[in-house]
Amino acid sequence: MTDKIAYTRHDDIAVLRIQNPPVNALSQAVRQGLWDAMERAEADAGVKAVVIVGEGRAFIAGADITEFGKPPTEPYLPILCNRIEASPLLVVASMHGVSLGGGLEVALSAHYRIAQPSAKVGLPEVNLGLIPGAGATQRLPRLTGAEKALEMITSGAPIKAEAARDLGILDRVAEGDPEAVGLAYAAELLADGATRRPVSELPPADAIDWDATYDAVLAKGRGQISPATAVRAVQVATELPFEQGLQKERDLFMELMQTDQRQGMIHAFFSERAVSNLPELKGVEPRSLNTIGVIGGGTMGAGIATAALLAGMDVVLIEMKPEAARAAHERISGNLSGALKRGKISQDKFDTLTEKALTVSTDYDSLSDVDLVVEAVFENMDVKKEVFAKLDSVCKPGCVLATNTSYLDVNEIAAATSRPADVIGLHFFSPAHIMKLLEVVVAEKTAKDVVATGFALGKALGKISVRAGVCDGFIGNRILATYRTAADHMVLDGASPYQIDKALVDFGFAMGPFAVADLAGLDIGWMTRKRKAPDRHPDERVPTYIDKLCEEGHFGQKTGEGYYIYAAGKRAGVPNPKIAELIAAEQAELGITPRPFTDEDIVRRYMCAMVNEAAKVVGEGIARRPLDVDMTLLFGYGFPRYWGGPMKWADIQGLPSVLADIQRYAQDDAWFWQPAPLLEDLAAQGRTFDDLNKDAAK
Ligand code: 3H9
Repeated sequence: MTDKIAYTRHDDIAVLRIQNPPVNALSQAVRQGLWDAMERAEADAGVKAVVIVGEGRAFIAGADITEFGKPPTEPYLPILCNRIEASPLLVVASMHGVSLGGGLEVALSAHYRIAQPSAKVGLPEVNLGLIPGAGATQRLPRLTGAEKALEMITSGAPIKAEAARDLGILDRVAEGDPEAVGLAYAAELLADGATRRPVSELPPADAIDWDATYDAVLAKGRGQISPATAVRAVQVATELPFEQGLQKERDLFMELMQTDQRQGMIHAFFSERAVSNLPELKGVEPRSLNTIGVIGGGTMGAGIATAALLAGMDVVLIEMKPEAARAAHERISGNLSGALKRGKISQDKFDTLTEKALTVSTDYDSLSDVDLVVEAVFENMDVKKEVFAKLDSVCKPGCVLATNTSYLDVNEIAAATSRPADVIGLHFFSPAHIMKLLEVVVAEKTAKDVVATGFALGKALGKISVRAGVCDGFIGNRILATYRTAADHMVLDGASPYQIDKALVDFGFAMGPFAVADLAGLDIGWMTRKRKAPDRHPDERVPTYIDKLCEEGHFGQKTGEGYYIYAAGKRAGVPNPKIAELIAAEQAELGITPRPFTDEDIVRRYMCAMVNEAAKVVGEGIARRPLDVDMTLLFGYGFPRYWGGPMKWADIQGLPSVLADIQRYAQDDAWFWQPAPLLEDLAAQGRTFDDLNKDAAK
């Protein structure tokens, strides 16, 4: 027996304790250990029942994800589950913390299940591009019915113990030490003369409208295939005998294991955890973060304040005038009442946050005691410098001075203070209390513990924090500017904005670039084009047709007209007929004969532009690792999670083929399509972006 399972005997009951920190993942050694321990219990004279428990913070978090993609090793989990279920002994699972994926599947193979009130159970395999592969698609519907089983499997969301008991997944919920609770339950079952109760022997669930369910799940997944595949797996549970159903589940699981989506989603899982884990910050203590200052109470400032309040911090918000201060207070209260309505906070909490934890003031001196201040004022260097000079004079020594700028030079802002080591960029995404991404922008002189404090703030606010260096647009907006430009070029050359939006939504983006532009406000791009005009390279192609719409005062959703026309109160628009006219006029002026683009062509150009700029961002050290870019795009720009991020997408395509396409596009526009040196190097060496992630982890 491996040391992953501790075997103890308590009268006629054997306890199998899984010890595989941190979360008892079902590695080969755990599976082997459980197998051997079952054999031992069955051979142990007088043992009548087995209790399976987990050590540490969880029962079992599932299969060991690090083993995926490698050749499977025996004993396979489905066989182990069958072996547990077939045991002549009475098998009880006593669960605490999470029981996820294969963890719940082990529990479903037990004959009885008891859990702590705080326990959660779930089947999150779809989030890894998979379906449950050790019997859950066959056993769960026998307990809950097909519809409820599908809800759990296709959403991947865990449910609480009491809900699981109500669905028939758990037999009992009881508080106490999991081993003691499990032992008492097993003893009670034995005393009552309870018999083995294999779930596989229960009658199959009733059928539902499978095709309609499949279509609905496929549409909801926006191109993600695993949830829809789960529908077919559950369908067979109602149509075939258990053994055959299990085989079908296995076949579907193995098919998904070979997909790009599985690779992308597992890359996302590990990158999400690695992204805030910076070797340079090991052992560096962050500064304290009890009270946060926010300068500016517009949408961004109010969102940042809301996020900090929800994380339990006191907030001092500064506005210029009393009316603006009142409006900021209302904006924050509005955000918090959203949290109140969704049941995230109680009325009491709402009152405390709005009345005690939040101070809104027009006096910078109110910031004298804050630990960190985030400036969220107008994007103008002179205004920012003025604000930072004031902060320098009022904030206590050691206070972290952060700017929320989305593209301005943080070094220049830092130089406006006498303490550049305390200055950092914290680039939030709007609405800041909802969007998950935080770019932590490290300037030349930023002190290490200030960087650590930026990451600590991100963690406290529940954000995915990414380290970025200083350049125009940092990681995300710099790459966005490039792939947006690629889309603009395609429009000039003949693709319609609507075809482009649709092709990219079909690829998996939450929205296409032109719908996003309407949402963000067309005035932002207009201002950026004006700002960049003086330094523009003569070979740069910049469409100006949309500026004409801006000149007429149409800025997208907020004015009701942009690329699309929006009826009052509607978020989705219909194509604006003026756009085609404006494009045609510009094409005529430039002597361009429009040509057709296939959807595939559109996606490829857009993605190649994104990857090429991203490779420059990594090559220049603005992002330290390709995974930093991947997480930025995933959490800030609606990039489809199942591709893992643009760098992972490029790895999956093969870097030589991505480079070859960039070189081909460069024949028409050499200035825009200059290949990134890093991409050329990696392609020449036969290496991938993920190799760089691995190098960085060493
Ligand atoms: C499955 O079960 C398939 C079966 O149906 C069929 C098979 C045939 N494996 O997230 P944390 C690591 S698919 C390996 O920071 P938390 C994680 O990487 C699986 N490692 O903590 C991290 O490592 P590090 C279905 C795992 O408290 C450390 O544990 N299960 C696994 O915020 C701590 O994790 C899932 O999809 C794993 N399964 O959250 C569950 N799980 O410290 C995935 C975690 O080196 N896991 N690690 O960075 C989770 O959702 C969360 O990790 C969990 C803990 C809720 C468990």
